[in-house]
Amino acid sequence: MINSETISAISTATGEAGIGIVRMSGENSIKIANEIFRPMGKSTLIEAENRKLTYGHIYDGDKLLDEVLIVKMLAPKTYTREDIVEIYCHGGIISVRNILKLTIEKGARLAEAGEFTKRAFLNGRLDLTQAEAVIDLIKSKSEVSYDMSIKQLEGSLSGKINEIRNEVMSMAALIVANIDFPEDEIVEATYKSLEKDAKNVIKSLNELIDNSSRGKLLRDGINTVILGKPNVGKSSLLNSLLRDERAIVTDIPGTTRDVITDFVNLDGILLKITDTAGIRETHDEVERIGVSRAKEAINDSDLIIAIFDGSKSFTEEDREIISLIENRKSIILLNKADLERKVSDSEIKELLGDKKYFDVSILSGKEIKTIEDEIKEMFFKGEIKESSDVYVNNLRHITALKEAKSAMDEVLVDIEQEMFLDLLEVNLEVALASLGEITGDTTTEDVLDKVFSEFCIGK
Ligand SMILES: Nc1nc2c(ncn2[C@@H]2O[C@H](COP(=O)(O)OP(=O)(O)OP(=O)(O)O)[C@@H](O)[C@H]2O)c(=O)[nH]1
Ligand SMILES: [Mg+2]
Repeated sequence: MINSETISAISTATGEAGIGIVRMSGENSIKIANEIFRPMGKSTLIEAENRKLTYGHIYDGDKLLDEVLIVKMLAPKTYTREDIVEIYCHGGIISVRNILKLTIEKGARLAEAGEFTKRAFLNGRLDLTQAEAVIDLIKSKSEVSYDMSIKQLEGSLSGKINEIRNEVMSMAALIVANIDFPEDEIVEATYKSLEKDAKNVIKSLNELIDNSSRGKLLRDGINTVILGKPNVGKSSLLNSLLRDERAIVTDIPGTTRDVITDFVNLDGILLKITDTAGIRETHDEVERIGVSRAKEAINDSDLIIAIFDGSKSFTEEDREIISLIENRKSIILLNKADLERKVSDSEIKELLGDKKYFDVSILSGKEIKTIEDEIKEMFFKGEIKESSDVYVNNLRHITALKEAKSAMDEVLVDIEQEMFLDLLEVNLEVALASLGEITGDTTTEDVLDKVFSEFCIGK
């Protein structure tokens, strides 16, 4: 075992609940738990059977803290591959905290975020992509991202990466054999077969990189920003999509002053929607900041829904909106179709050019489904659910894949130019190291710290 310090944490969410769980991992966990636990039956925790619940009480000296169930799980068949004790006490804030505090007083240390899973990784129970899948699973807000995490946890991504790594390793082995035994004159054939192998590896890497942008959208959600001048119905659209009165809607222009963000689950796909302050020139300081935040929100959006009010003449602000969405994925809505239209077809043409737009009445709610379908169609063309592909959705993985790919591109160029074999080997090593970073075989301490810092405490 790499780490012998015993760590302790509350593993359940804080708040009122039936039960709460305090968890310890490390070589002293059973000893510590035994000191604070008094069983109802005869056998102490030390004598208790492995992985069987025991009923009893937690005492701080003579002070009764709670009535609990407790279980010990002996290494190595545990989540961390260390001895683990879990104490199931009453939920709420006080009981779990008191028990946690007591375990610390008895010698455990407060676990850092993700430290249980980090130990599982360091002790070889999970590779790094699987550890990352655990946090994705906990954080997932849609069925699709949940499904992806489960697959990754099962090892689908590391399986694929290891396949590619093995191919690169075979190439390296062939090269080393040729460097070591040059007199065998296999060099001629070697370049041909290396070229084929390199092309195969590049093809596999490209496939993973190509679907990564979709993988990231599936995991993090489609970052959608609603844009328009004041009073066109932006907040009304947010509320309709959320089926909730999330944002204040009034007929006073400038109602929304700040960005409001919430999530919608669109048949398993996550939409992260941001409602913004109406874009206009204003002397109101608060509104001005809101407008500049609205413009900033555009920068990291995947999709913009631009709304125009068809019941009023277009203005300079509308033209600004159009220029803001230039070159971006967008859906254009001409709202308030229930009112008399004040803009002529030629005015629409002048503003929107040949861009596709939808005549809608957000107030009536009739076209919400059309808007949702358009979003799904734009991003997934209806093909995600049945897809069994491995999706790369993590920026760390995508970066490493791109590094591996550019190293392999260089390898291929060198092969085609029949460069010295030693030279090829250098870039093959770079590719291997990049791939190893994904699964955690060649990861630095900094990277690990960053990965696990995104976890919650107690996992
Ligand atoms: N008739 C009609 N009124 C609508 C429609 N959609 C929104 N409205 C009304 O337009 C007014 C402004 O709606 P909001 O959703 O607050 O507009 P907004 O774009 O968020 O406005 P700001 O926050 O001020 O930028 C409200 O009175 C809405 O009820 C529609 O389809 N038809
Ligand atoms: Mg608003």
